[in-house]
Amino acid sequence: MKVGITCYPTYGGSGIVATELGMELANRGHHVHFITYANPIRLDPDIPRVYYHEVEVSNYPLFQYPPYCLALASRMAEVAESYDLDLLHVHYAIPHSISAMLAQQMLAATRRLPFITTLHGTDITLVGTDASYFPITKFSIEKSDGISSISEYLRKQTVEVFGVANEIRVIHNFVNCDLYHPDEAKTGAAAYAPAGERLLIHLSNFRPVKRVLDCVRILAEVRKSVPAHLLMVGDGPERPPAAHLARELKVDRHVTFLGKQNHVERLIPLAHVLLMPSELESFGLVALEAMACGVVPVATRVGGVPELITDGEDGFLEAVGDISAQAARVVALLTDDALHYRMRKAGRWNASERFCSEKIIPRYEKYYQDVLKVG
Ligand code: GMT
Repeated sequence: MKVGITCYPTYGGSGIVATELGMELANRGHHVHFITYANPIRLDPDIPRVYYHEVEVSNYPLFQYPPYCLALASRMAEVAESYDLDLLHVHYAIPHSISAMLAQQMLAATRRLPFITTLHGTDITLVGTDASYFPITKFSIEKSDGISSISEYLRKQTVEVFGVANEIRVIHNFVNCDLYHPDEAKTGAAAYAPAGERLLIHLSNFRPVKRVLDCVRILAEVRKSVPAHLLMVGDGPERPPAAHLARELKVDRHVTFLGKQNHVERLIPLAHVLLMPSELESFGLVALEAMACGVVPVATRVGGVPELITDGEDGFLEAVGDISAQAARVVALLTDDALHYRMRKAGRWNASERFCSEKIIPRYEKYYQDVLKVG
């Protein structure tokens, strides 16, 4: 098939899922055209059958806000026509879904161009519910030829909030278990924990919803009984406050801020525990990546996370903001080798049996076929 993929290329889990999906599809013989405003960060340019089409948005002085949505629609239509695309697959409803709908209408006289919208979370739970975007988000969902959501939680939320009647197919996020795998020796960990401290890791875009400061508080609590070091991967608005809090709690020497990293599959396996104290996650992709790497997640019981993590089996789930409960789970994992071994094995098993690429990608392929058949 020839598929056009649009996502936010440089920011957030939806862009990562879209990029990984594109690469997996290309490896399975499909032709994948990324139509985005920048090269997706995790995109491997060496993969055959992957193409990149940049969306350029001219900023005429008259425009207070450059009309990206329109530039994207034009580029989608152009690429679809030139490369004879079978369908468009957009990730994150706003504004990608509307652009896809416009591209579809632009080409309607000459060809059918169906589009699938994958909902990722904040496009429904946050941005989509904002009064200025609600009607257009609902409209774009109703006009999509196929809709998928990355968890059952998000499917229910979408039906509840938008009252849409269309089928929403749940296709959970996935992980490449060959690329994301455990590193039992953890030799690279010494660079961050020279005295053999246990490594905790947090990865996110450091937005308030991730409760990044909780990671620092958990570390300070854990360090009262176990020598531990925290790796903070990513960047965003909560990074300076997190660094400030680390100084205030006198744990700044035990926290390393690494900024944005391209090869997280090399960093995650170095850690023992992943901290994901989020206020909300529709899925929690990073927890899946950690489980595939044999790193046990200590997370919050929110959104779609319980669809991924079974509390007490392959990770721990605690209440949002309950620092002492989350810290106690971390301490248990760092001091009880048998517990850590059992849970990391269970996590790897869960990741590879339920969420590996080989299991999930065919579900997208099937959805593409179903949507193409309807026409
Ligand atoms: O919250 C983020 O990191 C960004 C956001 C996005 O849409 O890019 O992530 C959402 O999509 C991820 C990939 O499907 C999910 O793993 C996250 O749980 C989800 N975030 C929220 O629901 C807050």
